[in-house]
Amino acid sequence: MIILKKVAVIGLGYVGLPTLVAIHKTGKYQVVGFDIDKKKIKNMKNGISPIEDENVVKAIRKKSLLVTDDENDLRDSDVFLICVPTPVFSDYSPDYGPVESATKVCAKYLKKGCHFVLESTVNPGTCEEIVKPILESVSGLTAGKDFNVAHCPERINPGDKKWNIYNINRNIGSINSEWNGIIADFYRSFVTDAKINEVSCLKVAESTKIVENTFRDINIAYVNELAQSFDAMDIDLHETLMAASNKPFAFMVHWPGCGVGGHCIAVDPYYLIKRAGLAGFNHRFLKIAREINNSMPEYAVNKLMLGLNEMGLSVKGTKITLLGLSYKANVGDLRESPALEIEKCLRKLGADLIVYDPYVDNGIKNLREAIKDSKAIVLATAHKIFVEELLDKLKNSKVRLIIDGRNCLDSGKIKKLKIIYKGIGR
Ligand code: SAJ
Repeated sequence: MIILKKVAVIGLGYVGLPTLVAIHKTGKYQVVGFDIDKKKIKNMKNGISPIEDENVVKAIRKKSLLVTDDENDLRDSDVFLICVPTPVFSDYSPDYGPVESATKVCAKYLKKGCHFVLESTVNPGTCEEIVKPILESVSGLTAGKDFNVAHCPERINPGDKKWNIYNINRNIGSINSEWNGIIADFYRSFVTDAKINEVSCLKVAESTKIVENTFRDINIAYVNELAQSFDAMDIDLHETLMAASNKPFAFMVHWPGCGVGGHCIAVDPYYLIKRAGLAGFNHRFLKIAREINNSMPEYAVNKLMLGLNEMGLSVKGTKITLLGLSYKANVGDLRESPALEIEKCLRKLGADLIVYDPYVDNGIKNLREAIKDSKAIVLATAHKIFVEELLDKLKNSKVRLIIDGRNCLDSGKIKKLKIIYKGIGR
């Protein structure tokens, strides 16, 4: 067995960069970060970080990290950590492209005794059915005999102030157990305040993350369906969930909204649906949950149409402000964002539309300008600035209807301004 000296992190995004910094910080390894995005590498070499993580911003500013787009810099690595995206195509089928191309690049530099570790979220079977054949055919080496293939699913939560790469437990599985002990100890050298749990095989490791994220998707779908029935029954689901969540055991609250976005929850279930389908199992429940969550942007637009109806107005020609484009509060990430669906719907219906997201530069300077002259607002992202400042801006506005797609506003205070308030299940 070789001593692990050189570590290559492939894919320098919200997972790869904090990982690169954490490994570099140990001072125990020669570390190189590789990305195919030449502009991103150029910016980082000039001290500009592509993500907001403060440890990463500091390290990039100090230029203490070796980052490169030259694959030759991967030569002689003992560990390859693959942290590339696992998106879906427009038909929701898994897009293994980034994983396959990263694997093909690293395969050229595999050597006896090294470890190839996939961190990207994938369905069970990906390592053995997609990654391993590429590694063996390109390198001519045998996985499990000459080198290790491992899976250690990432659990980075962008913007989370409490949980980070150092204190989040990890699960790791390898092509066989003797290799797994070595790579698990490598993780223990930089994941300093958490457990590294060695599982029995690659498929169990791959399954843990996909189960974690499908768990979240179905629970959100559950409350999104409840929101529709509670709207029909005119019962405040938000208050009901607040009350239910004071149960100290066996209840984990989730919140209804105008949709589920992001590169994890909105995407991961399709990987499991696809792979289980190949094994002859039809994940009806996961599919229905996806359908419910994907229907929520339209549900929010329908509430807007009902509200405008009460005012004798139609969407067409009415000045409407869409607040928020990002899929998640207080970040500027549009991937799979439900707000984009809402925007598309409103434009199709002929709204005189203003779109404002403080994290997305689209020419609208501030919240006051964004709602100026608008009759209605659809809030799609619970950015702090909206929650804290919108009410005040409403007082002297022409706004007469608000669709609160994240149930994040004070409905009582808004109604006092004689503004029609409609939430999601509220
Ligand atoms: N959402 C709801 N209702 C909820 C929770 C979320 O509608 O109760 C929506 C959000 O608005 C967003 C989408 O779902 O559009 C995803 O939200 P998220 O909070 O799950 O954010 P992500 O996509 O960043 O998920 C990440 C995941 N972390 C990893 O994959 C390592 C996920 O496993 C975490 O559970 C999640 O963060 C988290 O807990 O914040």
